[in-house]
Amino acid sequence: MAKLREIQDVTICETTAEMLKKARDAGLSTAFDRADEMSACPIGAKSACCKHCVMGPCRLSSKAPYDKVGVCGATIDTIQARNFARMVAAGTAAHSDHGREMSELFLSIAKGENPDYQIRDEAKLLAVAKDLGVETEGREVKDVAVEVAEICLSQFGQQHGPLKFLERAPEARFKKWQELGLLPRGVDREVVEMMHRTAMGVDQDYKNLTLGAARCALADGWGGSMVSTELSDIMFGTPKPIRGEVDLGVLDANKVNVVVHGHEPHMLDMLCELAEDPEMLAKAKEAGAEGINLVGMCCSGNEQLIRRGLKHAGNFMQCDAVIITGAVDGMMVDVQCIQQGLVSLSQCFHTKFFTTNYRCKIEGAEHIEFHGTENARQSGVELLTKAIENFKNRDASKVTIPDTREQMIGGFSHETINYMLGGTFRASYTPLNDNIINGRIRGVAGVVGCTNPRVKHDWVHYELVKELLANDVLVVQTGCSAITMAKMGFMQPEAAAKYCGPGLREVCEAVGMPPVLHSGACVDNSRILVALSEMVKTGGLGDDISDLPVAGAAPEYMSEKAIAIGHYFVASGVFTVFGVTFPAIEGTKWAEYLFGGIEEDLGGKWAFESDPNKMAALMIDHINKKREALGIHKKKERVLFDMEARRQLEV
Ligand code: SF4
Ligand code: MSK
Repeated sequence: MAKLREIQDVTICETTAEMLKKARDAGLSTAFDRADEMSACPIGAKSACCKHCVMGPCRLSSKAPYDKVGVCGATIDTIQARNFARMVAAGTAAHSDHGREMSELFLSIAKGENPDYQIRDEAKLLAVAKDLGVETEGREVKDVAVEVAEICLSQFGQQHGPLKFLERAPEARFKKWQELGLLPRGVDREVVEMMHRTAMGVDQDYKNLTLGAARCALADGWGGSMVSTELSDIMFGTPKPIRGEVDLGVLDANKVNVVVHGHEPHMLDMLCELAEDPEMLAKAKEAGAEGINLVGMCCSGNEQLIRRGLKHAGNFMQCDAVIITGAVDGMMVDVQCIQQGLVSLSQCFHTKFFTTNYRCKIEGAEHIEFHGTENARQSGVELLTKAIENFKNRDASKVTIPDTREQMIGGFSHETINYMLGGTFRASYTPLNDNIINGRIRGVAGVVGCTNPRVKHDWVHYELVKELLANDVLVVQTGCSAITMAKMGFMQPEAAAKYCGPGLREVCEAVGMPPVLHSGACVDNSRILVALSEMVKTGGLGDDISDLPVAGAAPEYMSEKAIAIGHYFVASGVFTVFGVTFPAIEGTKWAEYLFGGIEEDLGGKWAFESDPNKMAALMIDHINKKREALGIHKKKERVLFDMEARRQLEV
């Protein structure tokens, strides 16, 4: 049996550490310990194998001279590019199937066929309608909504012509995509084509595959994901700055604890309504509880955290931990990032584990189907009632709720950043651009993505963001990474004085904003694409996204969705660094293209670095290079902050 890491080497999150110790003492299996017990396959980790046909599977060597080929003759470059492209296709499919679900839900609301939901943000509906070329003057809101819904749905099955939201990109970017033949058509078409091209005996040119994957990824970022974000804002409200609370301490010993984990926001939205419903509250009282404590987890939780200020229990690698508290009466999941091990773990406690989506059933879980378009309220009542009924089964001797939760402010949609920095009467990105040009803000970094048991949980995000802030880089976040930094107190305005360099600190203090902005779930990275496009259009920072002093990172990623996101950022012109490990072998032609040559084609490129300080250095160097190209680089050399310098900053 492999030796388990010491708990202090597994996570820097105190509540997770406490629960991991409890699990180890009780002999329970967690994903952290399973990661230690099963080392990653070295050939798979380097993407040096292929099982696209049964002449294989073929295992190639990850060592130079890289001349070994598969039975069919496929080279290491072809095999790696094909594997990568399939990851992009899978990630695109996941985000986009979610986007389709939101489109169908929205169509049912727009047509007046769904009394369980409503349009909460008409102003956003009209703004999106305008971007889609839908006439709004003199028309009923309902008619505009139906047309918007139909156009959004059509983006999935469209066979010809580019996706509508691509027109939001700067002109130069659009032209580049056009010249390279990378304008995605329908989302489904791009995913199908990628699966076809990566099948045995089809595309065997690593560059062609990688650029094909770029078109597929663009269909995610500027298609499926963007549709999802925009329609979710219209239905559930566009995020505005709002207070929230995060970490396992949001559980309540005296109430029915209901945890919702997954990605599609409509079930959680319905449960938010029901958790305040007098009839449901009466049921909870009858069951002996003081009330219902509904909390989010992972990404649907992120969406409701920044829309409603819903309490949030933690990120992906805290899903085991939340169950180990022994205080969860019902855990409801929908799709994506649901670890199968959660079901057997929940069986060690009284926790009832419910799958709710026909696309995601798990052996051993109770399945109660939830459809947004059909009896959503009724299904929500059924789910919540089951959790309430389970309250009586809670075993007090097994309950440990860590007394740790952190306050935060989230809700930084691109509309909010616009208003916040520009003011209500002159909403614009001009002040942000001005502060970048005058050097108070060195640049902007998107730090996003998952947590992963193969690295010290939360630590890579934390170290990276600290270093970026100290160097005056404003940080925008989504997904599980955002929860890490919220837990560490970086999403409070006071964090500016504690962690930022003098320029960024001055800007944050003037506006009263935290230096780390929570923009939503992993699907909401599309907000960052829109914000970058607005920065270009505002002027003074070049003609294309690739001219901006910005960079992206997913320091602890684990999901194929993260690869799709990374590739759509690269294809949109952003330098993007990933941590943990990367499915590529340094020195192969394909890796050299991905980490180098692709920049000539797309203006953005990939990098891999597992050390957070080196990762920050790569991003800051890139930002400096862009500042220099723009001629705004004066007096902004990178500062390396040692412990002493940081201590002085914190005074
Ligand atoms: Fe091997 Fe080629 Fe078949 Fe892949 S496609 S498994 S490399 S023979
Ligand atoms: S939940 S994709 S672990 S961000 Fe979106 Fe978190 Fe990554 Fe899942």
